Amino acid sequence: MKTQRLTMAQALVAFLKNQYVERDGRENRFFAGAWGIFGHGVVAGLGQALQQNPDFRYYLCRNEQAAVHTATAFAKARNRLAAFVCTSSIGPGATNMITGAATATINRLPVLLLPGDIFARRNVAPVLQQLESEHSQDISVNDAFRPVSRYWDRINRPDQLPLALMEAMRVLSSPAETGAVVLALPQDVQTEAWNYSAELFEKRVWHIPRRPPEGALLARVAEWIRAATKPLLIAGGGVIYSGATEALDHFTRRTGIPVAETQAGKGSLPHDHPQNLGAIGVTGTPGANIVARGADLVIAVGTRLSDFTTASKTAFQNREVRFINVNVTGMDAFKHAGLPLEADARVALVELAALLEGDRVNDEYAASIALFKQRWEEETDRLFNLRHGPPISQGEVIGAVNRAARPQDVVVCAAGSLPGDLHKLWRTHQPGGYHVEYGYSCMGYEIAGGLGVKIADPSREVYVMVGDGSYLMMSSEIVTSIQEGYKLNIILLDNHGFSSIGGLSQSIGSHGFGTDYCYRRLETGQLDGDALPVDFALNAAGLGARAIRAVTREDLERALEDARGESRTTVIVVEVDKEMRVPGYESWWDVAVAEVSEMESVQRARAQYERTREKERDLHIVSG
Ligand SMILES: Cc1ncc(C[n+]2csc(CCOP(=O)(O)OP(=O)(O)O)c2C)c(N)n1
Ligand SMILES: [Mg+2]
Repeated sequence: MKTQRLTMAQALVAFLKNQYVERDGRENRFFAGAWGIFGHGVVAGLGQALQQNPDFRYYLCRNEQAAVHTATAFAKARNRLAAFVCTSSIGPGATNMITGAATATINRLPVLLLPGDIFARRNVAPVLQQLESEHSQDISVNDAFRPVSRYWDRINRPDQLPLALMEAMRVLSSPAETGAVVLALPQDVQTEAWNYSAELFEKRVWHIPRRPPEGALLARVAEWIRAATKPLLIAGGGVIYSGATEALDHFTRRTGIPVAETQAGKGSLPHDHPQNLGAIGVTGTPGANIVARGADLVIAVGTRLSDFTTASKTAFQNREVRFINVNVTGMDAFKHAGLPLEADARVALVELAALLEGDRVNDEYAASIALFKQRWEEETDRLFNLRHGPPISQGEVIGAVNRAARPQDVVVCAAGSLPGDLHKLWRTHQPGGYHVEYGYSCMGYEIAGGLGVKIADPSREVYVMVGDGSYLMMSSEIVTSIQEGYKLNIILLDNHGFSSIGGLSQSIGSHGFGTDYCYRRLETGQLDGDALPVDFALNAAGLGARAIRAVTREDLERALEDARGESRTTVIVVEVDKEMRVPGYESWWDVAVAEVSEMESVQRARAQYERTREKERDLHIVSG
C-alpha cells in the first residue's frame, strides 16, 4: 500500500483540499478554506499544516463565534453546496464557537469545526485553559459541542482520522443531516506523524442526492390536493437550498395554489409573483395569515414549521385542516401529524405539477389572493413613506434600502425587530436576495454573516441591516472585511436599546424594563437615565470603515448612493424612532406571561394571554 507520512493536521488539510460535491452533474470543491484564531492548542499542529498548504486559504478572523457565522452564512448563500472550516485554540477559543455551532445546526447549514483540545498524552495535565474534572480525564470543554453538532468526534490517535473524516463528510454533504460537524483535535495528536494511505488524499466527489418521492404516497398527496378547496403552500428554506424555486413557480402558476414564505424561505418566489402572499406567521402579512387560518390543506415544503411560522400553533384554525410535509428530513416530514412526503423539494414539486395537470383552485379563491396582494402592496408603500420624524421610522429605512438595492443584491439580518419588519416588508426579487438567520436569531450574526454572503458571491452588493444592540455585541468583523477586501454596506439602526424585546416587555406588562441603553439613575436605581452617548459612526470609522451619519430620509438615500460607489465597507448610522413600529398582522406568538404578579399590568396581560392560548392546536389529526 502506498503511504504518505504526515502529521495528523497535515493529513487533515490534504484531505479537505480534495473533497468535492456534485449535484445535477455540477461539481465544485466543497471547502473554500479555513477560518480561525491560533493559540497554543492549534498553532503547531493545524496552524503549521495550513501554512504549508497555501492553496487552502487561511482567513484570520477577530472572534471565533463570528468566524462560524461567516462560514454558516457562506454555506447558506451557496445553498449548502460549499462550506468553510473553522478552527480555534483549546479552551475559550473553542467555546466561543459553540454559539456559532448551534446557529449552524439549528439552521441546518454545514460547517466543519476543528477546535484544538487538551493533550491526549495527559502527562502534562492540566494544561493552560484545561477544564479539570474529578471523575474523568476524558472530559474537556469541547464536550459542550455535543448537543449543538450533528456529528462529534475526538481524534485521540492519528490513525483515527480517516474514519472520522468520512463520517464528517457524510453528514456535511447530506441535505437531511447537515449542520455543525466537530472534530476535536488534541494539540499533541495534531503534530504526530502517521503513515497515511495515499488513497485518503485522492480527489473524492460526494454526490448530493435528490431523493424522489415514493410513488404511492405521491399519488395520495395529489389526491389530497385535488380534494382541497383552500390549499396553502408554505415555502421554507428547503425550497431555496434544493434549487426548487423555478419548480415552485411552475407548480403554483399551474395550480393557482398560493404560497406563503417563512424567514428561510423568503425569496422562493419574487415578491410580485401572482401566487406569493409573502411572509407567514408571527411576522407575516395579513393575506398569508388569513389564508392560513381558513386553509383546509397546508403543503409545507422544506420548512421546520417553527413557532414563528405556525404562530405558536394558532395559525391554522380550520377544523378540517390537513398537512402534507415535503421534506428531506424525517423529523420535519412528520410534524403536525402530516402526510410525510420525504423527498427533495424540486423533484417532488415537478412530479406533483405533472400529476395535477388541469387542476386549479376556484376563481373566488384566486380573486381573494389577488386582492390580498394588492392591499399588501399598498400597506408596504404606506410604511415605506410614513414621513415620520426624525428620528425616522424603521419601516422607512427598510424602504430606502430596498429601493437602493439592485434585484440581485442581498439583505442580511438576524436579530432584533428588523427580521420581523424585513420579513413583512422587504421586496425580494431573486432567490438568495433575502438572507435572514431566524432559526437561532443570533445577535452578532449580521456583520459576520454579511461577510460570508459577500464571499459567496462578490458580484452581489450586500446590505447588512443591524440594530445598535447587535452591533455592540459583534461588530468586530468589519476589520476582517477590510483585511480581505470584501465590501459590505452596513446600515446601523440606532434606537438606543431593544425595540424588539422592549416591545415584547410592554406587551407582557413589564413596561420595557431593562431594555434601554441608558445611564443608571441614582434616584431610582434603574437604567432610566439619559441615553448613553455611543458614537457609532466614530466607532465604525475607528475600525477602518467609511462611516456616514444620516438623519433624514434624504440623508439616508444620499448615503446609500455614496456607499454604492465605495470600495470598502461602509457603515451608515441612522437613528430610528423605537416606538414607531411596523405593526403585527393577524397573528400571535406564545410568550408565557407571569401567572401571578403584584403588577396590575402583568395581571391584565396574563388574562389576555390565557384567552389567546386557547387557540393553540397541538396536532392536526382529522378523523377518517
Ligand atoms: C445573542 C443573543 N442574545 C440575546 C438575544 C435576545 N434578543 C433578541 S432581540 C434583542 C435586542 C436586539 O437589539 P437591537 O439589535 O438594538 O435591535 P432592536 O430590538 O432595537 O431592533 C435581544 C436582546 C438574542 N436574540 N441573541
Ligand atoms: Mg436597537
